[in-house]
Amino acid sequence: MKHSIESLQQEIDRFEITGPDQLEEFRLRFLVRKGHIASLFKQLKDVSPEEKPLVGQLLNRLKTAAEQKYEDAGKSLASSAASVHSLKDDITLPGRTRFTGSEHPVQKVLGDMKQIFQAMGFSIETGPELECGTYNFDKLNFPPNHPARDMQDTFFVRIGENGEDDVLLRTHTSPVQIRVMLDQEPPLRVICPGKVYRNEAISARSYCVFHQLEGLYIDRNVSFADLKATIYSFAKQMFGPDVRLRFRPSFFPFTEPSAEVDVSCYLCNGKGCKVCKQTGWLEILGCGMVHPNVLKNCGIDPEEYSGYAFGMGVDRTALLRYRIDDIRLFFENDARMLEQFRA
Ligand code: 2U9
Repeated sequence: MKHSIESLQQEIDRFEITGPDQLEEFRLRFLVRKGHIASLFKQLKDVSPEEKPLVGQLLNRLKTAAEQKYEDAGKSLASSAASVHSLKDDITLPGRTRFTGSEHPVQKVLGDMKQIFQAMGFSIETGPELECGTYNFDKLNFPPNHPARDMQDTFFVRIGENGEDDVLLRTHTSPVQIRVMLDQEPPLRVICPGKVYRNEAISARSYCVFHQLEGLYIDRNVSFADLKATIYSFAKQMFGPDVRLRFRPSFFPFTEPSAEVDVSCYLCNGKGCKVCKQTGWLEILGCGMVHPNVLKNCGIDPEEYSGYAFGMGVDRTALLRYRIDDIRLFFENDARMLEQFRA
């Protein structure tokens, strides 16, 4: 009997299960009620009472080992079947692309503007959005009672024990140029892009936060002609080579003389349309020669140096370029809007 058990154990050990057919054959040969193991169990009754416990134990061990081999082989066949199945997939197919975000239209326009000015030799400077009133207004030659300082136009920030500190959310990026003039010696040629804040009524055309790009050039003998040439070059690169410009006299506390600049409407080519309100012109920026008081306030001698400055709103140009009719869409972070600007 012991001999039969041993030889059956060897037969089981040698049995190779390489596929589902052998697995089933293994089961039928060894594990079913009429299989080899069961038939040895039947012979147990003929074993002498002294030997029975040992032979029974050997048989039980044999049965457990066979069952274990069957179970293990089944599992490994199932897992290799899964990997064989995955190999059937066409791994040369392109992967599924997911929308992982895209550049915001305002940043696209800002990027184009920065590139144009950088190519002309302007370097980029940035500064804090929380500013001191001195840099945002006083040094820019705003008179103490100027309406722009008014509660309606400026977000003042309460800092200090009694909220007495002179802190606000900058209303333009001009304080960045003030910092540049205080920190660096002319010649200076910088652009200052960034977010600015105004406490205005919110509508489709104006929002409490928007983006500006301002520029400043200070050197000896800088003239209004230099300013015009720079603005012409910028406008042709930004809006197309056929664009026409119109300089209208204007007023800003920080520039003298000052001008507002219109480009011929690039949607109707100046013929008049809904976007340019039938005027044929779109206002794109303001500019002028830096006021001598501003230069003096920053330690630059207006007898020795002169300079020009300009400022433009980025969001408005983005609205026009992408024919979007509500500025609030730029700030709502609605993925359905941003998905329309995939690269
Ligand atoms: C310094 C000196 C002068 C920047 C300038 C404008 C004209 C201007 C507006 C355009 C549309 C603001 O975004 S907007 O609402 N800006 O018209 N900005 S000159 O002049 C400066 C800046 C800094 C030290």
